[in-house]
Formats: sequence, C-alpha cells, structure tokens
Amino acid sequence: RTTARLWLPTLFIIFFFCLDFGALPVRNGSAAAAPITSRDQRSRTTTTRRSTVLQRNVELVSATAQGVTIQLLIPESDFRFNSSNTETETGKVENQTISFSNCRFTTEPGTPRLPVQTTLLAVPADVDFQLRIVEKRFSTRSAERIVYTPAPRGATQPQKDRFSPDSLAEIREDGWMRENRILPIQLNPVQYNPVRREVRLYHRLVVEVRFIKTLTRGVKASPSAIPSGLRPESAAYNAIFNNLLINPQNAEQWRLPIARAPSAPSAPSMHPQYKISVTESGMYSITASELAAAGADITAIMPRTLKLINRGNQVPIFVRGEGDDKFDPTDEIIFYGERQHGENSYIDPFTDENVYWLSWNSGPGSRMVTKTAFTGTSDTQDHKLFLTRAHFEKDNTFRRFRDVNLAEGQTYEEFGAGLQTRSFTLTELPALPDDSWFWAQLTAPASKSFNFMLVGLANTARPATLRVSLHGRSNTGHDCDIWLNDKIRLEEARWTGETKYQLQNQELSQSFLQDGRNVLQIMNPGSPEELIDIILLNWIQVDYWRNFDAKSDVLPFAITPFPDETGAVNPNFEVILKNFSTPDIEIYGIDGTRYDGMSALVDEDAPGTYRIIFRSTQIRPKDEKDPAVQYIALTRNQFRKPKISVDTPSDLRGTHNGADHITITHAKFINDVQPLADFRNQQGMRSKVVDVQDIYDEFNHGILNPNAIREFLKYAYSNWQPPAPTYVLLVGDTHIDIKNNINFVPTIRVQIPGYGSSASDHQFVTFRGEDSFPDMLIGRMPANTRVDARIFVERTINHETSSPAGPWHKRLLMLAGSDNTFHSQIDRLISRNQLRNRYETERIYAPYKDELDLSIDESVITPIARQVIDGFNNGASLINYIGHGGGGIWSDSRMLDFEDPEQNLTYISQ
Ligand SMILES: [Ca+2]
Ligand SMILES: [Ca+2]
Ligand SMILES: [Ca+2]
Ligand SMILES: [Ca+2]
Repeated sequence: RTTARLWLPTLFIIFFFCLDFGALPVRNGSAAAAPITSRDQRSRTTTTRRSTVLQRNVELVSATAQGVTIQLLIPESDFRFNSSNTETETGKVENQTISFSNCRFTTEPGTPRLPVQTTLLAVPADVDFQLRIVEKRFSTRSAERIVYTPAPRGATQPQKDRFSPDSLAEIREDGWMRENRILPIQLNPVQYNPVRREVRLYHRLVVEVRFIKTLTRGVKASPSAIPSGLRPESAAYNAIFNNLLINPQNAEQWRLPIARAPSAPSAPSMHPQYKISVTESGMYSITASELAAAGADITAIMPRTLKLINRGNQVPIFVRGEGDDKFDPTDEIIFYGERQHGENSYIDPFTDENVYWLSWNSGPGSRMVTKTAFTGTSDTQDHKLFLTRAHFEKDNTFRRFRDVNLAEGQTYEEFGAGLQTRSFTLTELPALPDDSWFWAQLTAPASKSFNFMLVGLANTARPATLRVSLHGRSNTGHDCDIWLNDKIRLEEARWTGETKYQLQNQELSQSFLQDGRNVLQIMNPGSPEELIDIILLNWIQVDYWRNFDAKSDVLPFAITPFPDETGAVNPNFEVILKNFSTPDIEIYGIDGTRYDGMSALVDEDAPGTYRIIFRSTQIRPKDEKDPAVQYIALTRNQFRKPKISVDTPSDLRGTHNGADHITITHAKFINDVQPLADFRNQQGMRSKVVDVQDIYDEFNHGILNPNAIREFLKYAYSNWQPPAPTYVLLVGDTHIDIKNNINFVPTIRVQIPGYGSSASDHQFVTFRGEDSFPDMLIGRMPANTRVDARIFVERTINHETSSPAGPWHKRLLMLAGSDNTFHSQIDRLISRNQLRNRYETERIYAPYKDELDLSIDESVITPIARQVIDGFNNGASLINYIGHGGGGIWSDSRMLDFEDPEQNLTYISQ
C-alpha cells in the first residue's frame, strides 16, 4: 500500500533532524584507547543486516551477553581534505578540513575540528560499560593546518606533540527509547598532531563495548527471563530501531517489560460531579438553587453526603440547612477557597482558576468543626492590630533570559552564530526561571510609578517590611532609585546582569505608608558607561500592621503572637472586629473551623456600624514568619460566588484502553479530527481522540497545566493495553500568553541556554529515562479554527491515499533569508548532513539587502517569491526556511507574503 511506504520516509526524516548525535554529552571518564588484543574467541557471533543509511561506515562484528563489538571501515579514498582560506592580520591562511561521508565533527572549543562517527547500540538494562580498542589500522599523512573550533574569548591552548583526540572511541550518555536502553558510541577515526603537522587516518577500527554487571541499577528481573511476548514493541519503533541501531536484533532481546503503575486506577465516579472554580482566596457560598441552575437535581441530594475535593484532598465544608436531611433551595455550601498559585510563582502562568470538585451520595462528607467562642472575661490577651501581607503583581509581559540557572562551567555557543552543536544537551537543560512574567519594563532613562492599595493601615510605631522584586533585562550593570510615596528613598538597588534583585526594607516606619493608595516610583537613570540598561519590575510586597476594621464587610485577619517579657505567648486572645454594616457577622478559620456563640452589637463609637467581640484560642500559624490570613469575618451577603459547571466524565485511566495513535485536541475540534482517527483505524492502528479537558480532569485535578499531558502520555504508555501508544498528534494552537490568547492545546516550555524559555512539544514524550530520546512520536497541527482543522485532516488523508509518488518525494526546498549568515547556515545544513547524497536539494536564497529592488509594488510578487512558489508548486517533501519573518511574511526581502499562497499555489492540496 502506498500509505505504508509513505510512513517510513517521514519517520526517517523526523529522526534524522531530531537526533543530533554530535550533541550527546561525554560520560564521566571517557574510555581511553586500550592496547590491541586479539578478538575474544569465545564470543558467539550474531549476524545482522546492517543499518541502512545513518551508520553506513559502521558494522556489527558480534553481539553477546558479554558485549558488542563493532567495526568502523572507511576506505582510504573516502577521507577528503578540503582547503579554505581565512583572512588574518598577517594575510591569507589556508585551512584544511578533513571529512568522510556521513561524518560529524568534534566541537570542543579550542581543539582541532575533526570528523567523528557516532553510532547507536542497543544495550542491556543492567550493565555498565567499558570500551576496548580491539584492532586499529591507520595511515599517516601530513596536514599543514587543520581548522580549529574557536575557543571562548580568544583563549588558545599550547600545542603539544601528541595526537588528539586521545581516545579513538568514547562512550556517550545512555538513554531510553521506551523500554530499550540505547548507548551512543562516538568513534574518532582521525587524530591530529599539531606539532608534527600530521594526521592519522584510521580506515579500520574495531571496538568492543564490554558489559559489566552492576547491582545498583535496580532492575528486578533479568530481561532475558521474560518471554518476549510480554515485551511487545510497536511496528513503527521496530522500524526505527532497524534504521537507527547497529544491533537491532538485541533491542528485543534486552528490552524490559513496561513497569505498570503500582496502584489500580480508581473507577470513574458514577455520581455526577460539579467543578467549582475560584480565582481569589476567600469564603465562598453555593446555594442549592445555584447548583440546580447549573443542572443538578437537588431533590436527589442527601446533604450530609456533599463532598468537596481539591487536588485530591477533601476540603471541610459547612452546609447550612443540612440538619433536616433535605437539600432545600436556600440551603448553602460554605467553604474556604484558595486562589491558584504557580509552582514557583505567586501567579500561575497557565491559569488563574483553582478547581474544587463537588459530589454527593457516596458516604458522608468532611465538615467544618464548629467551635464556640469564649464568653466572659477569661484569661485572654487583647489584640489591637495584626501583621498582614499584601502582594501586588501583574503578569503583563513575558521575557526570556539566556543565562539563568546555568550549571557551574556550563557554556553554550551564542545563539544565532550558526548551526554549530552547542555544548549542552536536552538531558542537561537548565531549570526554567521561576517567573517569566513581569509587571513593567524600564529602559533607561526611565521613571515609572506603580500604585498599590493598603487597607486598614494601623497607626503604630511597629515597623513594616517592603519588598520589591526586580529583574535585570540587559546583561549590564543596573542602578536604580526607588521612592515610596514621594516621602522616602528606599535603598539604592544595584546589581548586574539578567538576574533577580530583591529589595527588602525591613525596618520601614509605617508612617511612610498610607491607608489606601500608595505609590512606588522606580527610576532607572542608566549610566554613561552602558549603552543600554533595562530592568523589569516583577512584584511589590508589603508586610504591615493592620487594625481589625472590616472593609466592605469582609475582614481577613490573623492573630500575631505577642510574647510577654518572659517570651511566653498567651494563645487565648480577644479582638474586637469592627466596621460591619449589618449584624449578621460570621467568623471562619481557614483551617476548617466555624465559630459561633457570638453576637454583634451596634458600635457606639461609629454609629451605623456593628462590631463583634471574638475570644478564642489561636490557630497555630503555619510559619511564624509568614503573616498569612488565619480567619475571615464577613457578613452573610459577602460570600464570594464560584463558577459552577457540570463535569463530563472520562475514563483515560481505565487500563482497558489501548491505542497506537492518540489525537489530543480541544472540544472545539473533536468532530473535525474524527475522520483522521477513523482513517488511522482503517490503516490497522488503534486510534483514539482525547479531549485535553479530560486530561486536565484526570491528570491534574481539573486544573489547566501542560504537564498533565505529559503525565497522561506517561500513564497511557505504562498502563494501557500493549503495545504502548506510538504516535501523538496535537490539534490546536497555543500562545505564550495562554490566558489572554488562543490556547487549545498548550505546550511545555524549556530553558534553552543562549536563548531562554522556549516552547517544546518534544518534552511531552520524553517520560522514559532522563534523556531526550523520544518515547513516542509527536507532532502538532496548530489549528486556530475548525476550518483549519478540517482542511488539515482532509489533506492528510488525501496525501496518504492519492498523492502521486514522484520526484517530489526526494526534493528538499532549502530557503534562506536575505542575510549572509542565513545563506551559509543553509549551506552548512546541507553539507554537514550530506543531504545531497540522498536528496535533491533546491536552494532558494533571498538576495542581500543591498541588492533588493525596493521599487517592487506591494501587490506584486517579487522574483524571489516567484521562485519559492514555483518550488512549492513543483512539489517537495520538506521545506526548510532560515531567516527573518513574522506572522505574515518570510524575510524582509518579501520572500513570501501572507497573501501570495492564496493566489498562486497550485499544489497545496498535496
Ligand atoms: Ca434543609
Ligand atoms: Ca510575575
Ligand atoms: Ca471531565
Ligand atoms: Ca526517553
């Protein structure tokens, strides 16, 4: 069938571009060349067919339980010497580059740039490795001047009379592709001696990778003891292994069985569940009639069974009116709802909604504890004020930081300098910054004012604490002045680089603060030494002393312990809560307590308001230093109202599920992608369409977060019916600003050294092992509309059923924008990957800027755009563009405008 033939080239291309073996890190203590010994005669030789394309020069000699022996054969005529001239201060210098077919190059700064061959081995799960050079044959040639990889900041190493690299073979970081352990080996068949000006060219290199049993890896059963029927692998991965591995037959032999999740999945609830979403912390109320309005049959609810769950834990609630065992329309559910916060930031970058799950009729639910406040004047301490925290933050702008969280000595090549392999790998990516969203940016010279409101500021001599979180945006020195309310200059903020700076003024007299509106002014004057100086404001935080006056009939408060002279604290307190407009005041402890036994009185000092005396024993603060809210007092009409919606049940955790192809999409596109799922079923794949909301519900308690998708895929991989799913298709677009822009299916962000936070769908499928080898094959159709989705589905099916095979299958369009760098990047991409050996590469380069004909009318297609469109129309299996662009254009030379395709592309349906 045509379709079967089309899958393989597609997969191959994916792997070809994804797995840059040259970027794999060297393990600690790389193996040095061992003395030549004769081959181990006891080893049973296994025959295999050679991997087809990637490892043309390497072949398997033998593979046993003791080790694998491979040999690299490079005919002497295959070594090529290319000369290039570089201009130096003393004139032209001729440099030589040595290469052989399919080689990659060493990239270590300050060392000769020499060709290497990387190969991938299937290896057992429970062994360590030792390399031994079994045999080597080389010839020596003179080489005048070999190209060096530039060293950072002009550092040059003294040239020594020895051949380098020292070792002819190196073990690289191993990883897992599903249950198959993969070991990359780098062979270095060219060594250079800069003093003698000689190279050694190894045309034959036999290397043994010896397996050393370890007991530390925690593998329970020897894989060979498990029948291979229990280790099924998908046909697609078997095809990949055949192409990728030098010893694919061992992959099956050494494959582990999938470790299933230890606990049985919980059956989906048979009872209706409602999602209760909150965005602010506070006391919430849901009346029975509100629940009925959201669709619930309240007559069937036994109120004592009402149950509220957040992040898997029950939240104690108070159900007013449950005593009669009837859930009457005015009965109400009361709970303390907490705002959603980020994993490492005050604001969650993905969602503001925290989700609580309301269910009933399956056993009694957890209830708040009712405590009776003390009456009379028992031994209590009077409190007139308390310490509270106000946090002010706005996530207005997203920023990337190139250098954050780099490990000691971790370096990278400047982004944009080329396609050189950078000296980091996906396995070693630094952590993302805790927060990438900022309130405002100040580009020197700049001065901006930020307002914040403080409520109930007490008149006291006790000091407040003010914190201001700033961040450098330019990699320069920063020096700014911060003023509070035009009254006081806070300490001068001085720091360097793209780093956080937190100003903390702990002894701030509260007299500098104002009840109500306050103004923080930040001045970034810049310095004459720096061309540019940019800083960012993240947040402002104030710990201040507050009185017990309610604002708009709500008073969140804490009891701040006041030790006496001996250091002892009386846990029993008395406070007078004031400034309520009605007497129906209720008091709750946020730990799940409600207080009764008190009644409000008219406040004679402030006519028209009510006050209430509250005597109790203090709730122990979670953290002495965190002035968190412990109680909330409010009147009956001041409860917050959550968003209520009925849940649609799903069964993604059911282990009866099984799929080869999973489409993850938004409800909006569910019907549009179904024909593609049906098509995959017809092809013999088990295909499943999943609503991303079901993933949040089952894998993140209903809270939107991209990691839920990764958790789901990991779960399906381990627990669904084998073989584990192979393909993942995401349908739907997303955006950096996920809250204010389109987000159908989110992406994961990773920290790329030299660039910063970057989108990476690939991270969804790297759940097996601590490596970047993909454990499923993922792609995305970034549909914005249903029409987008339908066109995509239609064309995909069309392509696979009726697309004519032809020369276009072997054609690659390689496009570069109007800049010398882009031109040479494409050149290098082609030459480095030897694309010409396998493909017909058509290069279309935009003219340099100074050659641009600016007179061409906007409505007319430029000559270069004509070439691009012709390229599309002639057909190609892959189109690669490097250059500037935007939402509607490729390159400033108008290589392709947004409108061009509509009028001119004739081959688009293919
Ligand atoms: Ca009732
Ligand atoms: Ca922020
Ligand atoms: Ca659901
Ligand atoms: Ca992996």
